[in-house]
Amino acid sequence: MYSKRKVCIIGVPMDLGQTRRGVDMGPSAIRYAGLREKLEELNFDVKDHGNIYVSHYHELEESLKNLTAVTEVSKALAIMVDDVIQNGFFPLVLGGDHSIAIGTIAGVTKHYQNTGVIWYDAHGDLNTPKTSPSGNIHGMPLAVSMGLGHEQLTTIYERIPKIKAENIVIIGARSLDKGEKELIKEKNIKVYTMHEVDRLGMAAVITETIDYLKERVDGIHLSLDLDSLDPIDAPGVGTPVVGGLTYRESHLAMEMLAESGLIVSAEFVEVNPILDEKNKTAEAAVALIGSLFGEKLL
Ligand code: HAR
Ligand code: MN
Ligand code: MN
Ligand code: MN
Repeated sequence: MYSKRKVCIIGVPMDLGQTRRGVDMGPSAIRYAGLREKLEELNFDVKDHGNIYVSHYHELEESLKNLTAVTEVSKALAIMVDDVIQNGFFPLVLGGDHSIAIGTIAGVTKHYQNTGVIWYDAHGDLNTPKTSPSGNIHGMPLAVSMGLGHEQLTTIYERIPKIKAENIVIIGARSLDKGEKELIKEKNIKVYTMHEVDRLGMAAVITETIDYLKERVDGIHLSLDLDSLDPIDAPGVGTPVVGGLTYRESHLAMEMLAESGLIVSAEFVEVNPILDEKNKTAEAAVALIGSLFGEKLL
């Protein structure tokens, strides 16, 4: 029987969820850094679906910036991710800004009753149009997936909410807006800020995360924003925040997630090659993806 593990790459050259141009080139930069070769080395059957179409017509005057275009892309991505899983592939989605998580999660949650999400990010991305300081949709996708936010976004692929608050773990947070902090407390969302990472160490953070989620979910989606890493290790992001996760502890995190066998889909977002130093951030993304897919040092 054919038993090779199958991965399908989906690029989303999205830059409409925020205002810094260049993040639409993220999928190219990650491919250029050797993604396919890395996965093939690890003995995966790799398919590359190319990129989802993203319009370059920027409607920045909408109060929710580019709402119409982001909605269209999210729907197309949801259909693609749904289809890829249906065909037995692991969907590996490349951003693009983090607004793409709306579509990825919509597609993934078609296949699971109780999807868990690990949100590996300097930010919470838990804003709603009411709490957002910027009107940028990339600051909202986790809230949207919880059913909070603009109806046009929360209703994509019908199920509302797509993710329950108790099935979320945020790791690496160090820049949370007032409304996000309130929502975290109100919904009792599990968050490992940099404070907890420093106190416990990444090994304990991931062990606890897996123990917490495995009791309640039937699959875990990893949404990894490269700005979770310290800007020293990942300078090519639109909203860098100092005091971040290191390359090494992020590798450990990915290795431990690989060992858990619970990750069913993943996305790597916010790589902006225009702001990068010699493709360092895209290369970090590929290295982390390698660990997530089981690469070992020995
Ligand atoms: N919280 C801020 C906002 O809503 C900034 C969001 C930051 N950007 C991201 N998301 N890269 O993780 O505008
Ligand atoms: Mn553009
Ligand atoms: Mn993010
Ligand atoms: Mn972020």
